[in-house]
Amino acid sequence: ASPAAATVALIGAPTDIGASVRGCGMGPDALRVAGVAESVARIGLTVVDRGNLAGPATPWRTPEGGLRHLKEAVAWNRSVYDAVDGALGLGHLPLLMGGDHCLAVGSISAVAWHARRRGKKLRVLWLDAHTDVNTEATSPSGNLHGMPVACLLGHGPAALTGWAGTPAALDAEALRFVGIRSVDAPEREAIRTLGLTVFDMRHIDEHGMRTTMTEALHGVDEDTHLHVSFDIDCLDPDVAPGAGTGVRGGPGYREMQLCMEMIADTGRLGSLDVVELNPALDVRNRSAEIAVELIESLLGKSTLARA
Ligand code: 6HN
Ligand code: MN
Ligand code: MN
Ligand code: MN
Repeated sequence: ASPAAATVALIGAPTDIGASVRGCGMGPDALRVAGVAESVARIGLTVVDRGNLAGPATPWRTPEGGLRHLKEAVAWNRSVYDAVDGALGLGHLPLLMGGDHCLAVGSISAVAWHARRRGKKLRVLWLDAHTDVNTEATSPSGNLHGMPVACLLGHGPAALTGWAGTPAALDAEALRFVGIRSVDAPEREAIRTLGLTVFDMRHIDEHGMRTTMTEALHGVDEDTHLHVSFDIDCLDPDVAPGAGTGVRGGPGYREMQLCMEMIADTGRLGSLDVVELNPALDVRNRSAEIAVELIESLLGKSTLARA
C-alpha cells in the first residue's frame, strides 16, 4: 500500500553530535549517492530534496554532567524540528536522513505535535539494536544517541524534553521496539517501570518477524499517524557494516524487508527517520544501498501486485 502522503520530503541532518563514533554525519549524502531520491520517485511518489540542514560542528568534548554536546545537540534538534514541522505542514512525508539517533527528539516531537493537533493517534516503531532509553543519570557513555526515547517520554535532560507542547511528547503505550539486543542494566529497569513494549531478538527468533510485526502494528487504523525511527544498527552488522554501534545477532536482509513490507501494508506511514548510517565504516556504500532498498519497501514497493 502507499504511504499516508504522496510527496516525500528528504531532509538531511549531517551530524554525529550525539554519537560515540565519528562518521554518521556523512549519512545523508551516502543515501543520496545510493539513489534515495530516484528510488522513491520510481515507486510513483513525488520527491522533494530539502538539502542538508546546517548546525554546529562536533567538538568531541568529554561529557559534562553525564551529557556530551548537549548545547550543540539542542541546536541540531531545533533545526530538525522546524524542517519536519514544515514538511508535515505541507502534507508531505518527512524522511529525516541522519545523522545520529539523538535527532529523533526533534523529528518525533514535531510529529507528535502534528498528530495531536489533527486528533490522530500516534504509533512509533523504534527499529534498533538498542532501546535508547538512557538518561544523563544512567548513560554509560554520555552520548545523546542513547537517550532520545527517554527525552521523548519526558525523562531526559530538560533542554531536550517537552518539545511537543506537553511534558512528554510520547506516551509509553505509543511505542513499539523491534530488533532489540543491547540493553544497559538501568535501561532494563526503565523498560519495566515505564511499561515499554519491546520485541527483542529472542521474541523475533521464537515467533518470527511476521507475528512480531502483526503484534507491533496491532491497533494501527485510519486514525493513526505511524512513524518509523529506523536505526541502521537494527540490521545484523554482517548485512550492514556501516553503523557505529553494531551488535551481532540482528535481523537479516529479508527479515528486515518483511518488517518494512508489513509496515507499508498498513498504508499509515506518515514520517520516517533513517539514522546512524556511518559511511566511514561502510563497504562500498553497501549499507546505504540496503537502507535505500528497505526505504523502498517501507514506501510500498512490492514484488507482486497485491490487493
Ligand atoms: N544508538 N546504550 C549505549 C549508550 O551509550 O547509551 C549505546 C547507544 C547506541 C545508540 O545506536 O542510536
Ligand atoms: Mn542503535
Ligand atoms: Mn508474542
Ligand atoms: Mn538508536
